[in-house]
This record gives sequence, structure tokens and C-alpha cells, in this order.
Amino acid sequence: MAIIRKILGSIILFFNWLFTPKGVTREQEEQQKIDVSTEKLKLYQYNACPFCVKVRRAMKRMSLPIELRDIRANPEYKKELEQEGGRLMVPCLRIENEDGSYTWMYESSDIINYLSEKFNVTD
Ligand SMILES: N[C@@H](CCC(=O)N[C@@H](CS)C(=O)NCC(=O)O)C(=O)O
Repeated sequence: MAIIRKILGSIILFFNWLFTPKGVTREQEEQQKIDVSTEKLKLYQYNACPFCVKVRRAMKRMSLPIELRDIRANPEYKKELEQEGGRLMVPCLRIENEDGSYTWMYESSDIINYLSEKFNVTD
């Protein structure tokens, strides 16, 4: 089972690499504002997870440089996700609120919709 998952993961990553989407181009000033705004966002994920690939591709299309937190490579991120997010499921977007608290958003489609609305990009 682990081998099948590994093979499928490699195939997904290969096609993702082959058909890497193009990002939107913005005026430098506008992109800089977005870059600052995305500092409040962290995506908990791992490389070969198909739902994570879906979100990463959307981020690429929208040119959003959101920090990726690989839960397989870093046990601290895994612990944070499970203990603070409440569930060990990826992808999960951690959103830093105005008051410093965090909102943990699960579900790839919800994350993509949130990003499209926040950054005004139709994905
Ligand atoms: N409906 C979810 C599915 C996410 C999902 O199944 N993620 C897998 C990895 S690819 C996972 O974390 N599974 C662990 C679990 O469901 O507890 C989405 O679209 O984000």
C-alpha cells in the first residue's frame, strides 16, 4: 500500500511539474502589498498529497507566495497542526487574525475560495 501511494505521489508530482501553471502578473506595488499580506498565512501540507498539489497550483496561478509548512519533513509543524488546528489533515491554511489568534482552515476547496476572494483573483 505504501509503495502504491509512493508511486501515485510521484506521478502526481511529475504531472504537476510538467504542467506547472503560470502565475498572474501584477504591478510591482500591488504584488508587494500581496506579499506582505500573505505573511499572515501558512499552508500546512506535504509534497505528494493530491489535495495539497491542488492548493499549491491555485497559489501559483494567483501568484501568492504563502509559506509552506511540510508536516512530513518537520515534526513541529505536524504537532502544531494536530494540537492547534485540531485535526491531522492536510492541506490546512493557518490564518493569523488581527488580534493575533489563528483560524485553521481545512478543505482544499474552501482554502482556494478564501484565497480567490481575499486576493480578488478568479481561479
Ligand atoms: N476533503 C479534503 C481531503 C484532504 C485529505 O484527504 N488529505 C489527506 C492527505 S492527501 C489527509 O490528510 N488525510 C488524513 C485524514 O483525513 O485524517 C480536502 O479537499 O482538502
